[in-house]
Amino acid sequence: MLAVLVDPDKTSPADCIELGTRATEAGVDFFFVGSSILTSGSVESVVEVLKRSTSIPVLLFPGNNMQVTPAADGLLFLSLISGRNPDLLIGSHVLAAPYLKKSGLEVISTGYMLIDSGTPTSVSYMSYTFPIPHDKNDIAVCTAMAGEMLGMKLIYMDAGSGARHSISSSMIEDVRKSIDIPIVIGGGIRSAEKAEEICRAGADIVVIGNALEKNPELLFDISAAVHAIHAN
Ligand code: 1GP
Repeated sequence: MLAVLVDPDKTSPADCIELGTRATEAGVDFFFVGSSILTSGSVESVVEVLKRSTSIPVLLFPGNNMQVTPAADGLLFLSLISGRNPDLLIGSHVLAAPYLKKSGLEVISTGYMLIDSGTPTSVSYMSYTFPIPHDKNDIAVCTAMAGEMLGMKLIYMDAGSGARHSISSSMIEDVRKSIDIPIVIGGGIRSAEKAEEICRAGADIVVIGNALEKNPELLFDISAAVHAIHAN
């Protein structure tokens, strides 16, 4: 499946009307909304416009506790299991729990793993954590297995937005062989060929953000490539 990541600092509510139409035509499966840091954008406004313009499910992908709105369909409740920052493993979750309980949002427990992409990313800086080295498949496998054993429903492996290198197929294959829960892969995916390679390696959901901000038409090629795999 294909998820489009919408960063409210880069995509305005007005842009979301056109994005919603294009994503519906292309057969996008999910919108993820969020960012490591926001300066001017509004998660709430972006989610509201996407919800009005499409029937594609909108899931929050929050960089922090301020990026939560009940207008979305659900929330990736991210525990940053590749890092050792207690606030992002459990602390923020404790603070958010009573609000989320009342919000009506579907809360999806997600083991979030940062993988090194060859350059420092906003998310590693903002989270005070080191990513898992690009070629240390064994560490990625053990981390994902631990996440599954802790009861997480999803593993999201992220090279970070605008990553120089996306996550290697060999790491995705090794993690795929080791866990049964769905795997989300994002960061630095800029072509239909790369998206297809990542799906064939074992990703259940591919996330595209930056590349679409530069070339919106890419959405059709990437979606066709991702969905053709299921049809084969
Ligand atoms: C980042 O996985 C997402 O958290 C998407 O990355 O913006 O590089 O596509 P890109």
